[in-house]
Amino acid sequence: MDKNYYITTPIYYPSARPHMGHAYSSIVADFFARFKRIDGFNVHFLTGTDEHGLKIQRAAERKKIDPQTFCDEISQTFRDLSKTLNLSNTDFIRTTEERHKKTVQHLWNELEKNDDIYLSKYSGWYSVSDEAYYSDEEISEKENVKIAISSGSSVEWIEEESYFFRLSKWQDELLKYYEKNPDFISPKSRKNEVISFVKGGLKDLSISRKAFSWGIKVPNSQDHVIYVWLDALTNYLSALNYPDTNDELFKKFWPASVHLIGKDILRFHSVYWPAFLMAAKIPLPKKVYGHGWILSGDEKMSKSKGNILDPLDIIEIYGLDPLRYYLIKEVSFGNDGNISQDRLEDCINSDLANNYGNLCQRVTAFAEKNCSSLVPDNTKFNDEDLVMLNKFTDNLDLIRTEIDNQNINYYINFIVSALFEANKYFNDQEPWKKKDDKDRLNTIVYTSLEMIRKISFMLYPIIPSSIEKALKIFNLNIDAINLESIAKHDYLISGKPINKIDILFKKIEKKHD
Ligand code: ME8
Repeated sequence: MDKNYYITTPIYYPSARPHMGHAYSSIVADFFARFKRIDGFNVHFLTGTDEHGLKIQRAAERKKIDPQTFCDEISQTFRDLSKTLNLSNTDFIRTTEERHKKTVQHLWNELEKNDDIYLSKYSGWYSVSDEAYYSDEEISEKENVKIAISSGSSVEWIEEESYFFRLSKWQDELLKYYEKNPDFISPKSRKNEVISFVKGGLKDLSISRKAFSWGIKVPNSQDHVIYVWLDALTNYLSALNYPDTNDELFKKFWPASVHLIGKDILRFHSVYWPAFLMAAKIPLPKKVYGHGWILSGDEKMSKSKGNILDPLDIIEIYGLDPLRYYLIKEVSFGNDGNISQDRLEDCINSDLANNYGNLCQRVTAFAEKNCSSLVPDNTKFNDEDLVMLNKFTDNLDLIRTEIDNQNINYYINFIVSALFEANKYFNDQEPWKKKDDKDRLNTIVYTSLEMIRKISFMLYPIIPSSIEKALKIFNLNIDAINLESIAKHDYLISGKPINKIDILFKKIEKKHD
């Protein structure tokens, strides 16, 4: 079985500081990366910044600094955010790095060698904000300004000599590929829009610009730079040292398991990227998953709309793990979602502080008094104990399958219901009334501790640093976490010490009620 897993986030434009949408993509990718690691996979997790193109050049001009200095500064804020979000990325790529330039120019040469590139003239609409070309049918007008219908961003007319990629040549191959690989474009709800776009007829794609210079030079050309999307998409390969196909990273991790992206850039990843790869005879990624947007009001958050929510503000008020938990739980994955302070506070109070934190406190306090702070013996599990414990054993394979289908909601609902049941079990079993039946008391405490352990292991990919603290109960560190062990009922060793821990999540006094 293929035990390697390669997950990528989009590489972000450092045209402005990171916002909640960027944090969302990264946190979700980190969740998958951590899940796969605890399931025994070698994980390569890539994120980074997309630094070329007119959008960046203009942003730098506005600040009156050269684009490289501008990118150095803002790229660093994305790198810092990765740390702040506790991402477990194994690489951070910048498209201004030499390793990336080499790969992009190599890919260009491959496309040219295979007769997929020709020189002609482009005239049409271009959105600098989206770094995308649009046809007449994709344009409308708002307050005398031409805009792209799909994104609402303004477009400008350009006419210049340009190299073209023979995208039209790949139309049928792409359609065949989508059919043969039904999960390639996910979620399913977004697949049809891509398929109808391709069926509508693909035009050759302009892949170089002449009007500005901030980009990777077209090989053997004085005055063309490579279109920023051909440049950017290639980051997924340059991070694996392509074209060195004998490189360990490339051998282990290509093709990528999943490119996780926002739905706004699905076309680039599910049409252009596979076509470039087919043309260069490189295997295609296994999946492209386009998640929904974090909205501010009803609108997508973006710099140009001025409605940005800063993840750092939320983290400062509530801490990181509550934000991670909220984004995973409250946004139905694949659909758009909102940040509501009120619901975030509910998550903290009810799920994290009450259902999880309080369970840990209650059970360990009880074990301190009644089991001398040691993991007790489990003399004999009865049916009620086994219903609890088997919930994990019976669903382990389903959990894996659902995660491979990016069904985060299944995963979190499973945890929430396990937490509910574990609390109910401890209440219903009333171990405080079993003081003259020591065997039964011990077994209830043992079962409850096992439940805490199993739930904690599963919560780890969502709230890793809180789980690191919680595992001190058992003197375990995070390296001990492995998914397979949630199927075991006797992981905890009787006689080992149990520690009381500080409060994991403080309840918030709600001001919004
Ligand atoms: O498009 N809600 O970079 P970008 C959820 N450089 N996710 C959001 C979001 C929102 N409101 N806003 C942004 C680019 N995102 C290119 C990508 S990849 C080879 C090149 C997330 O800085 C989402 O994942 O505009 C989206 O696809 C990505 O940030 C775009 O970031």
